[in-house]
Amino acid sequence: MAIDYQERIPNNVHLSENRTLQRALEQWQPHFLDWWKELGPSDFQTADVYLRTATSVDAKGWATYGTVKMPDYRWGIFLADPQEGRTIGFGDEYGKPVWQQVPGEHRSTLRRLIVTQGDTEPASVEQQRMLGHTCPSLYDLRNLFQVNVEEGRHLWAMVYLLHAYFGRDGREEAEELLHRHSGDRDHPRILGTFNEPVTDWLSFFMFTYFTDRDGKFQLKSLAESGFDPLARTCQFMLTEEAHHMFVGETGIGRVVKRTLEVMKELGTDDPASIRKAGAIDLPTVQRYLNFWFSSSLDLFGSEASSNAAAYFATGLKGRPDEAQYQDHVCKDATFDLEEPDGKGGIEHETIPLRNAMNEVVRTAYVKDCEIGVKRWNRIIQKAGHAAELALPSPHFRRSIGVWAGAPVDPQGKLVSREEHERRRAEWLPSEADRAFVRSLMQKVTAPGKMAAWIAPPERGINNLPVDYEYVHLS
Ligand code: BYC
Repeated sequence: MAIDYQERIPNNVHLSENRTLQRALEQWQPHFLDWWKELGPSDFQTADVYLRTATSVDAKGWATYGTVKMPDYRWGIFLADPQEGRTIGFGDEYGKPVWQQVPGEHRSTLRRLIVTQGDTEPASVEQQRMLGHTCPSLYDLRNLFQVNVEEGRHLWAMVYLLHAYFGRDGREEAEELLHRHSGDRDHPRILGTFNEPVTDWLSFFMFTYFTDRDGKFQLKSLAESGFDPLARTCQFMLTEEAHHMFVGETGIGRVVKRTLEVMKELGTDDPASIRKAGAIDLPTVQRYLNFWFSSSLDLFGSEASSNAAAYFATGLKGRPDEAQYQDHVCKDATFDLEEPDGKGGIEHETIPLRNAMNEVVRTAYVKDCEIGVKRWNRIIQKAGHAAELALPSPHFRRSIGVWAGAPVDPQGKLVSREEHERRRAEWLPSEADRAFVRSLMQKVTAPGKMAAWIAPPERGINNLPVDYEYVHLS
């Protein structure tokens, strides 16, 4: 029987008319499903989950809600509508028509960018696969699964590009995306953060706030690409990404809110007492924040990068919202780079702006991260407390770039290696912190009930009540 491609794989890429692409995807799909069953959410594959599915790119179709078993989710392929007459918006090719096919000279670089992007998507699903067992509520369990199936769809989006535009090497790369695994000693995921375990929900919320936000900025940069199919794919992916960051921002906000309630009940901000009462003290929240923010900063690459300069010059990867800048060519512009001088001080180096594009994007990211921190602090202030959460300095705990390995404190001050080591547990989650947070992670699945360490959300999904049975566990 003929497969109805629109039904099985919702798409706006004329899949039913493209035999070659159908064959490639038909070969890959069973491997994807095997991967999903083996390394996707552990258990819950037979549960009915209230999920949104993209069935078209228009306002009505991009978020169609219904109850689905996850393996039956319809992973679709969508590109934002084409813009007639679109031209390359930056670099040496500025103003020339965008490419509908891959230019031969950019083939391997573009493939590398798409593979790196694609690699993060299944990685995050693997990282989060055990969280269902310790969900704080059915509402949160549903959000986890929503994020997971959409990361699965984002993988499909990149695999579509590899299959449709890169021939045999593209198909091989698509297979490799299912063979590398998060944290695997021999075949790890490409980027550092995607090999970090996410085994508790505080980490999950930090990940969706900070790491998914890297996704936002990278997708925005690729949405500017001169390779139009990539740009249009990323534009559409960004619509889904917003919910992931919402899960992170509100998740952390709800943790903070619950902690403040406990502080009020007990009349103390003593971490040990708060922990005894089953909530997460704010210094621990800060340490988790320090960990995930610093790890996510590394995802932007080195401050001075010849790769980044080449991506920009050749029109492959721009800056988020490129239109906001006056100069789209940046040929002679320079950038003042702050770096350690190797003698315990800081020095400044002037580098070509094109080489500093990773830092330009990272700086925009840091500004965006501040928004949530301000909101969490407002919750704290409203409760009458002086405590504040803060982003650590972007130079703190870096593993990539000019600050890699530099002994910097969260305020950005270079300190001695001895002090840096000694104060580590003040700044980053210790084994004891992690064990405590893990001890709170108990599964709560009665509709509307919440674990004791997190406040309920203000509202449910898609105008449904908070106590709706978002996941029906069979
Ligand atoms: N860990 O010149 P450099 C998302 C590598 S997240 C390990 O410093 P470049 C999502 C780099 O790959 C968004 N390796 O940096 C979020 C390069 O290796 P090769 C993902 C790293 O190339 C949550 C070498 O170091 N998308 O969507 O300018 C859930 C020297 O590179 C790291 C993208 O990243 C690291 N942290 O920029 C789900 C977009 N950083 O190529 C999904 C595509 C750097 O020499 N990727 N390296 O072997 C890129 O645009 C660039 O590859 C990077 C690095 C921004 C990552």
